[in-house]
Amino acid sequence: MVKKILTVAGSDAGGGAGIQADLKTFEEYGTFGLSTITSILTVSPKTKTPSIYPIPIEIVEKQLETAFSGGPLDALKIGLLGSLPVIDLLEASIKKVNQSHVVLDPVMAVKTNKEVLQPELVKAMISKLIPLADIITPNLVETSILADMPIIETEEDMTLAAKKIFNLGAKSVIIKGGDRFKGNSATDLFYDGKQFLFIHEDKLETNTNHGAGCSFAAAITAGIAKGLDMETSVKLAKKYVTSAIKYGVYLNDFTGYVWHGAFQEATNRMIIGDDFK
Ligand code: PXL
Repeated sequence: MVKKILTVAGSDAGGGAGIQADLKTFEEYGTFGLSTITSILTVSPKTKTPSIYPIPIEIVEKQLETAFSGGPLDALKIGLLGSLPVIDLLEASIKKVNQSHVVLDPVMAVKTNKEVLQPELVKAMISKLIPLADIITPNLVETSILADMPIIETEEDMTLAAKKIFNLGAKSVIIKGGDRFKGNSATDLFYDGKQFLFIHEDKLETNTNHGAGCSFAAAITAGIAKGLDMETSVKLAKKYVTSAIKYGVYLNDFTGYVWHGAFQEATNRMIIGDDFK
């Protein structure tokens, strides 16, 4: 049976991050994606700055009712939420249907805009959603905020931050050091209360990394929906996203997106043979 996964997140008009990253990634993993859109994110070609347009809460609620109309799904990924009512609604929905396999991507900073999430939203996410999460996937900026550590530069800093975030109540944590981590390696750290596992890949000579964080978290979600254990799921997700960054695509001269089809060589699919034409 095809596994069904819901993403609750923002829609990225550019197609590389948010809902789009998630649905494309779910498809790459051979799973069926559903979506609840919390907001729409656009980027002005003139100023290169993003704008976020929230979806009215009643419509977020109707989307969640649609998604959960057959009961809990095989996994749930949470991304950009943007408001306290959405956080409350999602918490209640998860509890109502008893949804498990929850991946929380605590989106606070989109690459071009560091002020997405206000302190009261961070507090609500910590108290209401982190305890429901099987894994939380902060990038370095989000890690600094959640661990209350202004500087995270070394593997020791990362280890301490992972412990602190784990102690907020998630069952496991992966810190997405990625390209922002100092040095030559794009380093992430997984911690599940038992082992610290550093995952390294060489940094790539490319800027096509917009959407990488979302896609990585989506890949972890699809992995666990398909029955992989968390550690295996994280390791495979790292391979998937590294490939997506390496073969990324430019939308314009200032935004390069990851290409979700890279790992499975999707450009070779649906080749139309002459016999069909
Ligand atoms: O990468 C964080 C992120 C999350 N959600 C949406 C986004 C982005 C980055 O652009 O657009 C909708």
